[in-house]
Amino acid sequence: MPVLKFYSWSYAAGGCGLIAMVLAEKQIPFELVLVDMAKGDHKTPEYVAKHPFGQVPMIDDDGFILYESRAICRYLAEKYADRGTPLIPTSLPAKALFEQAASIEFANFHPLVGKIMLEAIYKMHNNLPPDEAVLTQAKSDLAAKLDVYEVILSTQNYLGGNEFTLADLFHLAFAPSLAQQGHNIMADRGPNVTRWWNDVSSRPSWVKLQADGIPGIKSTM
Ligand SMILES: N[C@@H](CCC(=O)N[C@@H](CS)C(=O)NCC(=O)O)C(=O)O
Repeated sequence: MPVLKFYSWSYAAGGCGLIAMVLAEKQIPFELVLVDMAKGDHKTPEYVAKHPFGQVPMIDDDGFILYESRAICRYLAEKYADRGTPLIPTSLPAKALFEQAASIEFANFHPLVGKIMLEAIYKMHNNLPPDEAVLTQAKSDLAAKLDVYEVILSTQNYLGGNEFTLADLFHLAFAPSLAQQGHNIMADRGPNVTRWWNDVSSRPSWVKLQADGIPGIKSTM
C-alpha cells in the first residue's frame, strides 16, 4: 500500500499544522509533498484538479483525495482509531459531545481568530495597516466566547469532556502563531481556560512540531 501523501505549506501552523499533529499523535507514516505557495504550486491546473479551491492542506491516501483540514483530521483519526492517541470518542453520547465541542470551535472560535489573523498578521505581512477598531472588536468578542469556555472547563478537563479530542486540537491552528506575534488571545480568560490551554499547547507532539517544523521542511513561522 503506498504511503499517505500530505500536501502542505512550509509553516507548522494553520490546517497543515493540525494535520502534522494528528500524524504525530497517531504515528502515521507519510510522504510530505511541499506546496510552494510563493511559486503558485497550489494554483496549477494539476493541483486544482484535485483541490478545486487551490489551497493546502490536502492528502492523497492511495488515490483517495481529501481536502479541508478538519475533515482530514477526522478521517485520519477514524482510519487509525486503534493506534496512537484516541482523538474521537466511539460511544454515541461521547461522540455527540465531541461533535458539539468541534462545532463550538468552528462556530465561535475559528471565525473570530480568522478576523484577528487578517488584521494582526496578514495585513502586516502585506504592509497594510490593521483596522484597529475591527481588531479590538474581534478580540473583545473572542474574550466573551472564552468566558463561556471558562464555565464549560470548570466542570470538565477538555472542551468535549474529560478526554483530549480533536476538538481541543483544532484550537492550535492559529492561536499559537498569534501569541508569537504578541496577540496572546488565550491569556487572562480564567484559571480553567489557562489550565486547558497550557495542557493542549504543551502536548509533546505540538512542542516538537513547533521546534522542528513540518517533518521534512524547515518551518519559517
Ligand atoms: N478551510 C480550509 C482553509 C484552507 C486555507 O485557507 N489554506 C490556506 C493556507 S492556511 C491557503 O491554502 N491559502 C491559499 C489560497 O487560499 O489561495 C482548511 O481548513 O483546510
